[in-house]
Amino acid sequence: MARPKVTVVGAGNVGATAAQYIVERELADVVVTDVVDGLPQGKALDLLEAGPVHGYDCRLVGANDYEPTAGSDVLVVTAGLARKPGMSRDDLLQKNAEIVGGVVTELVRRSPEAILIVVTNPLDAMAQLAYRRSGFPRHRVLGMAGVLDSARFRTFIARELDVSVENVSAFVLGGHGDTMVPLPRYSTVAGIPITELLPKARIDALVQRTANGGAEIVNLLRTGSAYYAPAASVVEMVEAILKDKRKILPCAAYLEGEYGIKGLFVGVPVKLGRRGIEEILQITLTAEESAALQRSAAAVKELTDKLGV
Ligand code: TXD
Repeated sequence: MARPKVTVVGAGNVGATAAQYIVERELADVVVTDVVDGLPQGKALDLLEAGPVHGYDCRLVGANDYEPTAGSDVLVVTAGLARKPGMSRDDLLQKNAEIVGGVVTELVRRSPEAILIVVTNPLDAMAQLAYRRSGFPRHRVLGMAGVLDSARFRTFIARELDVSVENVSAFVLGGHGDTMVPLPRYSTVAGIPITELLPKARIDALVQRTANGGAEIVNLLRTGSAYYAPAASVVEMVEAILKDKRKILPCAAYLEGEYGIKGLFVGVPVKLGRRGIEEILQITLTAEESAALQRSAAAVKELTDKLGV
């Protein structure tokens, strides 16, 4: 049986690191594309040459055109500009919309059955643009944000309690970043809600740090933004799809009435498998949580309205 094929558009920090994690786990052959001449070719060849040392046989190809992407099972879009210090996600909106729109048109023409994962910021709006542009059914278009936000939240919870990250699961809803809605009562350590283990003030501080997680890294790096944890998060989604794991992960998905939201990409728990979104899980929210989710959706809608998507 042929190895699955994943295309990663954008050979920058997130794209190249995602390609690395995919081949290190032997999940798929990878095509990396970018507009910069030589960049995707160089990184793909370099990663291919790490194969003998790591022991992977996956093929890697870099290209500036889309022909090699044909017949991909999963398409990951990281192309765009990264956030610079002091630059809001919204500043990126118009520029990245042009890039993502163009990329998606090229990709879907050659891989009409693929599952599309959008990474480019502002995430939820770019996912919506990609969904409209692709013409794909909604179960085949996802945005990556919640896995990253919850990985950050899990990290901070584990450090706070000095327990293994493997014991910690976290639940986040809503848009990426500032309007993210973490749900502490569904965030657990070995099954115990963190509300039983930490005082409210500490939980609030961890939530705040999580919502600010992207900016915290940007401020440290000064040039560029986070990519190890984002790439790892993308690859968890890719793996869930290719291995048909039916893993419940928080992803940006197009809602058609779920959580009282219609016609918008918002982060919700989804069951991810070979068809893409197998199911959107709905849980009962408190009035406060529900209000926070509606605020988050309104922030996404502001951007999608600006883009007219
Ligand atoms: O949680 C999340 N969703 C995110 C999102 C977490 C981290 C990064 N997030 C966003 O992903 C970030 O704000 C950016 O919008 C993207 C990519 O971040 P990355 O850190 O990888 O940016 P780089 O290193 O600048 O890489 C972007 C690459 C770069 O090599 C460009 O030349 C390329 O994208 N690029 C293109 N490739 C193909 N086609 C076109 N049109 C194109 N334009 C730029």
